[in-house]
Amino acid sequence: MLFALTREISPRFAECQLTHLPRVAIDIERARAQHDAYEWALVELGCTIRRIDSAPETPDAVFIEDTAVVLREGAVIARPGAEPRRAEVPAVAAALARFGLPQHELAAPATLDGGDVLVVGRQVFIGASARTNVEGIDQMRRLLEPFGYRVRAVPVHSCLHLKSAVTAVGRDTILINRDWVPADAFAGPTLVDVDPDEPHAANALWVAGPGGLDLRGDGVVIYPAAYPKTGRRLEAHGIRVRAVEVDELAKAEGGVTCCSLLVKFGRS
Ligand code: CIR
Repeated sequence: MLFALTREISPRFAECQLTHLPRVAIDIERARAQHDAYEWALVELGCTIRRIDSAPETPDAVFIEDTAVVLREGAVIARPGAEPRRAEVPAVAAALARFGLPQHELAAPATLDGGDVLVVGRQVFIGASARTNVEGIDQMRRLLEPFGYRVRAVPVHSCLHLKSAVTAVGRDTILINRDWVPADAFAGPTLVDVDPDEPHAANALWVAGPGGLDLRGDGVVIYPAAYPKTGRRLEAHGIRVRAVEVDELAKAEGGVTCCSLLVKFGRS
């Protein structure tokens, strides 16, 4: 059983945090339509959607990934690096609690955004970014290593989160922009490079099967239609791509991983 926890777009989405992009007008209705279509793509791949309400006080709430890290063993409730985003956390913790997973909250002075956490098998790569500090990485290490995970800190620069620069696109394959993150930190998996014309193209959401239309059971990547050259590179590696339009969400520095938290039960 695969659930995708998502969050409604706030009426004050246009007041989102911005770090690397200039503020431009956001068409909130278009953003909502793109978010709906993103959820439908997840449904096609076998996910059951659980959507949490949002609120004016939480402009960035749609980017739910940053508020928690969900593993099979339980959920880590994050402490986002941008102070105004901490108001998003309690509703997500409550929603995750309804799945009955054990929960652990990171404690101050730790800061960590879920967008900085990339899990590949039993390896957990954590971006040392402007949002995630050393204490956040240390608390994750102390929590996860007893479960057999190996936690590694990875420096990131020129982008918001680790997963702006590198994401999993298969069980043992990652998509990377080597200009923003050191490739030698990821020894082991096959690396697929973003097309040089598409530096923002490394954020892909791998939905592992079986389920829905994913009849072969080896997963499909939900991927922004805005990066066709990198999309073709993924397909050339045998990776199935489900394109979605997310350019309105991208104006708020959001990608495809950040709009859901996947919660898996059973063998899928
Ligand atoms: C922020 O700056 O926090 C939001 N405007 C964007 C967060 C995107 N999160 C993600 O990619 N994991």
